[in-house]
Formats: sequence, C-alpha cells, structure tokens
Amino acid sequence: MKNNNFDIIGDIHGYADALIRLLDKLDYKQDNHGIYHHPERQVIFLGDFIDGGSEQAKVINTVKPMVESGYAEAIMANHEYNAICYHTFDKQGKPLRERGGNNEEQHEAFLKEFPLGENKTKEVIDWFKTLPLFLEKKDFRVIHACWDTKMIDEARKLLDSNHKITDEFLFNSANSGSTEYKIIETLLKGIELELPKGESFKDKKGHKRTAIRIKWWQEHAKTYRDYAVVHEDARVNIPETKLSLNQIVPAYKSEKPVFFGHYWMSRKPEILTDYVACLDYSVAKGDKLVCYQWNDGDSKLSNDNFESVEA
Ligand SMILES: [Mn+2]
Repeated sequence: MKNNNFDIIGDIHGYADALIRLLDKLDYKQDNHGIYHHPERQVIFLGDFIDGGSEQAKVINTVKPMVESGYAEAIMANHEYNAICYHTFDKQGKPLRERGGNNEEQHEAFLKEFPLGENKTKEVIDWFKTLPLFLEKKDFRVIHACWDTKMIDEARKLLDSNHKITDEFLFNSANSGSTEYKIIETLLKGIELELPKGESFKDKKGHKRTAIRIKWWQEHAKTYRDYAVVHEDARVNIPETKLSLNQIVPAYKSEKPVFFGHYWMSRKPEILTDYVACLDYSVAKGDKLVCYQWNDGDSKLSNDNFESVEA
C-alpha cells in the first residue's frame, strides 16, 4: 500500500551528484536494479531535471526509473517543455521551438549527452511528455512555477484526466495566441510584469530584462521592487514605483499548501507564507538542492521540514 509521506525535491538541472547525496541523506536505498526507494516514503520531483550541469543522463537515469517503479512522481517544468518543443516538428517540418541562438545555448548540456535525432534522445523526450503539469494530492498541491486558480481550471479542461498534455495540446501551445500557450506560460514559467517604460535590470547571466517575475503568493504588494523575484544584487535596480491595482494578481488564498520550484531562491530555505513553499534553491548556481518532507497527517507548512545538500 502507498504511504502518505512525501519528499518533495526542487529543480536539479543536471546536478546528479547533489541529487544522490540528497537521496542518501533522506535514507533512500538502491533496490536490486539500482533504483532508489524508501520503504515508508515517496519522492515528488518538481521538474527541471535538465539543462545546466554536466550530468544530464545520470539525473534522468536516476529519476525516470524511480517514477516508472512507483517510488516517485514527477511533474513537467519549463525546461522539459522547451526540450519537447525543441525536438518536435510541426506539420511544415519546423521544430516547435526555434533552434540555435539563446535556445541552443540554454539547451547545450542536454544536447551534448542527448544529440538531436538519436534514439535515446527520443526516448527521454517521450518520457517528458508523460509528465503531468501539476499534482493535486489530498493534502497539498504541486506545480513547477505558479498555481494560478483560473489557469489551473482552464488546464483541467484541456489536459487529459491525469493532467498530462496531449499531442493536440502540444501543437496548440506552440501558437502564442492560444489558451494552451497561456497555460504553459503561467503554470510552468510564472507570471511576469513589464517594468515601466525605460526601466530594466540585468539578470544573473548579465542579460538585460525589462520584465520581472512576480511574487504571485504575496498579498498587499505595493511597488515593483517588493513584488519582484530577483537576485539581491539586482533588487536596487527595480523601481520603487507604486503598482496600480490592475497589475496586482490575487495572491494564492487556499489553505491547501502548494509546493513549487523555478524561482532560483538563495540562502536559508524557508516557507514564503503559511501555505506556500518554493523548493528551488539554485543548485545550478552553486547553492543548494532542497527538499520538503511532508509527513502523513501534516496540514500546515513548517520551516523545520526542509532538508538540503550543498551543490
Ligand atoms: Mn523552471
């Protein structure tokens, strides 16, 4: 019988060594086939397995068998979605995601281990397509970037009954005017807000940005600066201009906790509100790989339930 104790693990981005150390720390052991499992617990992975570090295949070969053996569940993140599009052609024979340039640069580490057109690449891409966009458990929710109630409702209508994408959904999502596109943008990439005209900041890679990722969980946001999810060095460059009411999205209000990754947090892992916790602590930027331990019977989040390993 399945238990209700979960270890929810954030974005890994090709850092297999950190993943193995975290599984060891959580007392997962390898079975006869070398697959990690725990007699009383299951892992939930928040996606973003790929792009970044130098152990893309090792991450996939650790996570995928766990999911296929029922020792873990996993959801799709923006990097898996982007990879699906990069390796899939439309009816005109064009890839759904443009190749070359920044897109190729971002995908380089994956392509090195999974070259275009190879069988093993197709296998991994096919597995990515089986990942649901979100999980609705009895006591909590899981999404890669943003639990937006309206968009989740839209997604439920267009995904299959296990919240997975269909071929029709995938091809529609490549068109930026579609509802499918908006669902992917919101759930897997998060809500962004354009800065006032002329304002910009540099992200950690030095790229100029004119839009901020917003803290969709925050109530009473007042200025661009306090609404922005940015690394600390960039914060002073975000204007303290007051937001108008129509720029503020309704904060996550449900008392059912939601876990997500995606936001490159740093420092000490802690819950963001009583019902919202981010588990991406930037292992790919030399920080930490983080997990939240949810135990059967829990109803609230606690700062005592984080575990982590250094990059
Ligand atoms: Mn992400």
